[in-house]
Amino acid sequence: MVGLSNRIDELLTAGSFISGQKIAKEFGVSRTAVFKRVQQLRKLGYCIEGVQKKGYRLVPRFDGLLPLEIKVRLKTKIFGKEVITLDSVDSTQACLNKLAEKGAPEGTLVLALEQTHGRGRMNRSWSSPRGGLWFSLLLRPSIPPMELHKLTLLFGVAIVASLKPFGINATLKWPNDVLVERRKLCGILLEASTEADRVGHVIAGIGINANNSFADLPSEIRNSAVSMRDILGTKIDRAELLCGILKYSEDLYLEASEKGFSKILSLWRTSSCTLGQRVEVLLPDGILSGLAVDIDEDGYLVVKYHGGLKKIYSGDIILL
Ligand code: BT5
Repeated sequence: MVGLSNRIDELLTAGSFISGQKIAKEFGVSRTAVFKRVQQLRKLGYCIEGVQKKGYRLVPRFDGLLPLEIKVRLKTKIFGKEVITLDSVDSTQACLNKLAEKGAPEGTLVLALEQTHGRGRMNRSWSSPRGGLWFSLLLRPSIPPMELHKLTLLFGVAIVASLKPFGINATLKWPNDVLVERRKLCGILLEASTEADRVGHVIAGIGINANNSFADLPSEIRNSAVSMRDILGTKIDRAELLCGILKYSEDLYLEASEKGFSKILSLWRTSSCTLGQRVEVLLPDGILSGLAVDIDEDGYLVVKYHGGLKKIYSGDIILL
């Protein structure tokens, strides 16, 4: 029955009307069985149009984030082919990690309307109230562990490009922030399982303040955060944004796995608000002040300071 439901769902999400009779005939089931599935989907919250002599069609609701509403709009080959939408979860990273360990395929996506323990890097927390776009994507890349951090740059580039059609000009702060006028709109978290010198799986976590407002965030980060709604003064269709990010990032990912990361690095440089800026770098042995001059071919930040050039491999920087 699950297999049958999936196949019916696929036909309903094809975009055009499909007659109940045709579906029934194709799968050798009764029209009542098809109608039952349509009713089940409606109960789950889907809007399914039924028009006499034409048949059924799934119509994605504005800002609807149910799996089939996302799939209807998706133009990817791998990313988001399997979507799990949760109402509330501790962290989509933790949830997807469990699925990855059970062998979930590359491109599996877990999205939550709210996270109760969203996480950032280095055990920091990520505030994830309703209205935001919080999701994790499973990758099984064939790149050496040393190149993994470049995937963060890849998603940064894809997110900036996907925000443009919404009229938002965002910039990239090394290594993982997407900013608008120096306030954080989005954070990217890459978590990988590595064995010896090979990468097992990677979970790319992306958190975007979309339809929430900076005012919904804890007071200590309110002044450094911003949302799309704050900027545009209106709510956006998160499914459209998500599908844009998935398409851009998949294209870059496929290109990188064939030709390497050069193009991504140069796109990153173009969208950066880091390069050419005076920065402070928090190092284990103190603070380094200097000028961010480049990211090199390995994706590391190059800072010019009074002692020469220093490569920064990871950590945090402050834009002065
Ligand atoms: C990040 O860490 O920026 C990575 C954020 C990744 C979140 C996604 S949501 C889906 C997936 N599931 C998860 O559990 N996580 C991922 P980092 O660079 O360490 O920045 C964390 C810092 O950003 C915090 O210490 C706060 O200062 C700030 N912050 C927390 N929530 C924020 C928000 N909603 N908007 C802007 N800034 C925030």
